[in-house]
Amino acid sequence: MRVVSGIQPTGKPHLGNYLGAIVNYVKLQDEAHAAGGQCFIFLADLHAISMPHDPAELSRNTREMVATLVACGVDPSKTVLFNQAQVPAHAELQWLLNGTARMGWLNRMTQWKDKAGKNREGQSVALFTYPVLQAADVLLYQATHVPVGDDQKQHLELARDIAQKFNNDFCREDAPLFTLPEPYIPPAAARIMSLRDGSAKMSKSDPSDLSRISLTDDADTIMKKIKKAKTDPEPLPSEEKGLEGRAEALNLVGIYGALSGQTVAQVLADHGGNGFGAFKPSLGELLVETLAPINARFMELKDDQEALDAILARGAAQAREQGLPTLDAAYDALGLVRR
Ligand code: AQP
Repeated sequence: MRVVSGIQPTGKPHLGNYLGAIVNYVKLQDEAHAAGGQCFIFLADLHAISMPHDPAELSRNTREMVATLVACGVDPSKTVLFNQAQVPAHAELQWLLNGTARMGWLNRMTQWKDKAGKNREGQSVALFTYPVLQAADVLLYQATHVPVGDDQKQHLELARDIAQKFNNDFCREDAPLFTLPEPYIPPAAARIMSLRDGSAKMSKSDPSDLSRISLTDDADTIMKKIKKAKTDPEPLPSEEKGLEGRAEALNLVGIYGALSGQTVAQVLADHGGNGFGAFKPSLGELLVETLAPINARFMELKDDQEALDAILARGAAQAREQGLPTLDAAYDALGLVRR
């Protein structure tokens, strides 16, 4: 069991990152550890430069992201925790895979279409090719399980296509180089939506801070954001069918269910008939209860720059060593002479 996943240090991680991905990093880290497998979680700082960014902010966010992940339960003694920029093999393998990936495949990526919008010509080359870097990120460590939110499913399918084509084109049938990775997507909460717009996913880069719950928000901020969350005037229905066409209501009920370990049907069985005036405070309290210990631990860790840098340095050394055999084998398979 080899668990590999990454998160961009592009801002403060939010509830969507937590429920869609980080909770599963911790779950799979523990499963892998118990089964004698391995877990690699990286900060995708190389991905972060695909969009306009402020260099000082990127390095600050990178350290804050380490503190947040550790506060959420990612344990550097069980997980190889590092940032891509300290492991050049990620960028090297991406270049090797660029020969296998196809323009048509990348053109079909919905994240590219969404993020580029109408201005494709004005986007960075990195924004177009970063799904190939994502493929390199997981294939380098022969990932078997990749915990991600629903929005990354298509990129993981691309990683499988690239791996399959590379294996077919350059490896003997009985000795494929790359393991085909499987996505590990949570059954509930795979896509948490913005608190201001039930049709847009909760995102670090949304200009409105009211659109997301950050994992480091304090209790007052959480209660305020939930109170201001967009809803409709109807009370909650007693059955799931009654949430059809009510994206904002469905999102809040889904968040409640993911936090309390209940299905949407169970949440509605308890809260059906209540208006949002009653439901929102219950949801706010549940969020505060879940996030308060994370927030407290984050506050303890965030200013100890030396300790955070040491975690990244140790993780990077392990990652460089673990990725080397696959990188070497990829160079060899392509006939590149290096010695
Ligand atoms: N809203 C979401 N619901 C469920 N899962 C989500 N993830 C992100 N948003 C949601 C999952 O979190 C992991 C890390 O994501 P990322 O930071 O690397 O990139 P992203 O998907 O682009 O996240 P953001 O917040 O939208 O970042 P920006 O605004 O910088 O682009 C991934 O597993 C992702 O699926």
